[in-house]
Amino acid sequence: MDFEAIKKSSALHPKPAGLTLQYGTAGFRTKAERLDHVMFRMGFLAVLRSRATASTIGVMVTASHNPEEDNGVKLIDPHGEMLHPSWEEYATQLANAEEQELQKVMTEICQKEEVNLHKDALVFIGRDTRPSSKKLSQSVIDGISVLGGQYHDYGLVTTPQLHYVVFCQNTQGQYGKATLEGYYQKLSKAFVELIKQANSPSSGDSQRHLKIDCANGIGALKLMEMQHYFPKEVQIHLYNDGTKEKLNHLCGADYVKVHQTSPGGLDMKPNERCCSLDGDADRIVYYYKDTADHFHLIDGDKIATLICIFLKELLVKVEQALKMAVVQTAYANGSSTRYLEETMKVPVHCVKTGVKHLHHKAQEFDVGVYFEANGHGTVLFSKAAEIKIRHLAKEEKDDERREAAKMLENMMDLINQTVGDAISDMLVIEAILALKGLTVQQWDAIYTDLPNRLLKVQVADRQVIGTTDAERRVVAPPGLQEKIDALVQKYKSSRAFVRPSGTEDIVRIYAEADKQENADALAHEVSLAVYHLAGGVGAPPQPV
Ligand code: 16G
Ligand code: MG
Repeated sequence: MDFEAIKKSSALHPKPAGLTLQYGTAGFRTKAERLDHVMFRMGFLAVLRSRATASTIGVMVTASHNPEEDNGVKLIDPHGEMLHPSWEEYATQLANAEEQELQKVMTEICQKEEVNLHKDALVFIGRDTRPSSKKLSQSVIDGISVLGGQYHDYGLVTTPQLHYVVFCQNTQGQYGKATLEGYYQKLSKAFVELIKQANSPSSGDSQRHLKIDCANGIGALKLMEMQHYFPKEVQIHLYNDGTKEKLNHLCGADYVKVHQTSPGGLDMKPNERCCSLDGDADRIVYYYKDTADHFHLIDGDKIATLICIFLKELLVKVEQALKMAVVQTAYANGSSTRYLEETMKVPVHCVKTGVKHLHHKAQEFDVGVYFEANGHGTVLFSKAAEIKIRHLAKEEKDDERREAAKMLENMMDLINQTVGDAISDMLVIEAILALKGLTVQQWDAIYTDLPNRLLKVQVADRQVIGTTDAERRVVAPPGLQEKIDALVQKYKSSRAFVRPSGTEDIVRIYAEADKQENADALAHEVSLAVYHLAGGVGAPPQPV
C-alpha cells in the first residue's frame, strides 16, 4: 500500500477530532456533515474486503428512513448480504482511527484477513436521493481509487437494487444481469407471467389500482423507470415522489408504521389499497381506511402471512417435501405468530432484531420467509428447492402440478432474494392479491392484530440491559425480568419485552394485550420499571 498517497488523500477527508461512530445494524448513520471521512475510509474497506473475498463488494450511501439531513453507509457482501460481523468491527476501527493510526489499523486488517494487496478489487457504489449523497459517494470513490481498486458507480439506486447487482456480478449472471435494466426485466417478466394466470378481479374493473407513497425518496424514481415494464392491468399512482416535499418528512413506511396513520400528501378514499416505501425502498407497509374512516395498517407480519398462505398452497400442490418456515422478531404481533403456527401449521422462528439475523436463519430452510413487523423482508429458496421447482415447471406431466410449479418459479424470480426489497415485495403482494382475488380488506381480515404499544426510555447506559431468548427476556439488570413478568400477569393475552436499541441511544419497550388501554398501561408500567432499575435519565416516563 502506498501510505504516502493514502496520507495525502486522507488529509482531504479529515476526521473530526474525537468523533467516534459505530458500524451498527444499519451501517454508519449520523448527520451527513460528519460522514466524509467515514465514506472515504469505507472506500478502503470495500477494496480490502473485495481483495479478501476475491469478489465484488457493494457500498450504499443512504440513511434509509432517517431525516434528510442525515446520511449513512453500508457495505454489501459478495452474495448481496449484509457485511460479515467480523468486518463490522474493522469498519468501526477504521472510521474511528485518528489520522496517524490509519496505517496501523489498515495493516492489521490486512494481516488478520490475509489480504493479498496485488489482487484486483471491484466495488459497486450506489446512493439515495439525499442532497448530501452525491458528494459522499464521491468520497467513497476517492478511497477506492487511492488503494488502486476499480469501481462502478450505479448512481441513484434503491438499496435492494445494489444488493441485487452485487449478487448477480458475483454469480456470473446466474441470478440475473448486473444492471438496473436486468433487474427490471427479470422482475417484470416474472410479474407479467404471474398476473397472466390471474382471473380478472371480481369487481368487474379489469384494472388494478395501487397508490404508492414513495417517501419522497429513490423509490419514486425507480418506479417511474420500471413503470413501462408493467402490464397495463396494473396501474400504480405515485405520491410523495420527491418533487415537492422533503425525504421521509411525514411520510414513508417508517412514519406510517410508527404513527399508525396515513402519510401526508396522499389522499385516501375508503377501501383503496395504498402502500408506503421507506427512503431507500427496502421496506414496505400496506394500509387502507374503511368506510368509517378508520385507518388499517397491514404490516410486515401480515405481508409474511399472505406470502406464506400463497406459497404453502403451491407447495402442497407440487407435492414436494420442501420445508417452509417463517422467521420473525420479538416485535411480530402475537396474533400473527399464533395464526402461522396454529392455523397454518407453519413453523415460526424468532431471532434478534436486524435483517442479518432474519436472513441468516431463513437460509436454513427450503423456503424461508422472513419479515420484520416494520416491513422489511423477503423469501429465500434453497438451491435444492430451486432445482426441484424449475425441473417440475418444465417437465411435470400433470397440468395442475406443473402450473403450481410455474407459479413458484415465477415467485422465486420476482422476489429479491438478496434482501428485503419494497418494489419486489410490492409486486409479489400485488400478484398474490390478483391471483387469489383478494381485496385489501379480506387480506387484513386474515387475523386481527393484538393492540400494542411501542415506547422508548432514555437511560444513562443502555448496555446495562442484557437480553436473551431472541431479545424476549432480559438477564440484566437484576430484578427487571421478574418485574416485567409480574406486570404481564395483570393483563389478558399480554406480552412485553425491552431491548437496547441498535440505532439510537435509548431502550425500547414493546407491549401487547387484549385491549389498547391495557397495552398502553402495560407499556407504561414496564417503561417505569426500566427507568427505575436501569438508570433512567430525566423525568420518569408519563402514561401514554
Ligand atoms: C436497523 C435494521 C432493522 C431494524 C432496526 C431496529 C437492518 C438493515 N436494519 O434499521 O432491521 O428493525 O435497525 O432498530 O438490519 P433499533 O435497534 O433502533 O430498534
Ligand atoms: Mg430502509
